[in-house]
Amino acid sequence: MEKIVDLLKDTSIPRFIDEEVRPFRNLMLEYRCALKEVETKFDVLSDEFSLKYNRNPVESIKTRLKSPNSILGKLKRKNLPLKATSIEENLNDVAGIRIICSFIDDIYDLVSMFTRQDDIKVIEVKDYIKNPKENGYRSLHLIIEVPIFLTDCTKNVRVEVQFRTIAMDFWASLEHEIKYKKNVNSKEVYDELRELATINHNLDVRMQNLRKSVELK
Ligand code: 0O2
Repeated sequence: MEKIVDLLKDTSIPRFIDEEVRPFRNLMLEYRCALKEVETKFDVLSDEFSLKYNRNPVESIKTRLKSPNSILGKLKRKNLPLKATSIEENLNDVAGIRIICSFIDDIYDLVSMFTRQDDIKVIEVKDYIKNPKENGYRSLHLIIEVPIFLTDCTKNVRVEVQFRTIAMDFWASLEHEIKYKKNVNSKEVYDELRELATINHNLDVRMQNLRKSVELK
C-alpha cells in the first residue's frame, strides 16, 4: 500500500484518486483471493495427475499481482479513467498466474482439465505455442473468470493464466531481462533471440518425443 501513497504524491495523477484508495484496496483483495482459488485448482490437478500417472506435469506455479504503478501506468497509456471500476472493466492481467510444465502436451492436458471445471469461465485464449509471436515468444495465455465467495456476495474475478514449458519460460525470462532491463533493441539481438526461440522449441519437441518413446518401451 505504500506504493499508492507514493502515487498520490505524483502530481500528474489527478487528486480524485484519493477517494479511489478504498475501492482499490478492496479490488486488490479480490484479485488476491482469485489467485488463491486458481492456484489451489492447479495444486489439486497436479496432485491427482501425479498419483494417477506417476509423474508431475507441473514444474512450478508463480502468482503475481500487478503493482499499483504498473496498473496506473497501463490505465494512463490506454487513456482510461484512474478508477477501481475502470481497472475491473478494462484490465485482464492484474491477477496473473504462471504454470510451468515439463512438456508441451502437459500444457494442453492441463488447459483442458482446468477449463472444463464448472466454475471457470473462459473469456479469451491466446495460443502463442501454435502461433508464436513474431519475436519467437511461445506460451499459452488464458483470460478466465473465477468466482470468489466474500462475506456478503459472490464475485467473478478475472485472472490471466499463462502456461509455459520450462524451456519457454527460460527463453521468455532471459528475453525479458535483455529487452527491458538492459534496454537493448538492435536487430542483431532481435534476430539472435528469434533463432534461440526456434532452437528452444526444437528442444521442447525432441524432449517430448523422447518421453513418448520411453513410455512406449
Ligand atoms: P508482466 O510483468 O509479465 O505482467 P494486454 O495485457 O492484453 O494489453 P497483450 O500484449 O495483448 O497486452 O497481452 P499478451 O500478448 O497476452 O501478453 C501479456 C503478457 O505475456 C506480458 O505481460 C508478458 O508476461 C507475456 N509476454 C507477451 N509477449 C511477450 C514477449 O514477447 N516476451 C516476454 N518475455 N513476455 C511476453 P506484461 O504486462 O508485458 O508483463
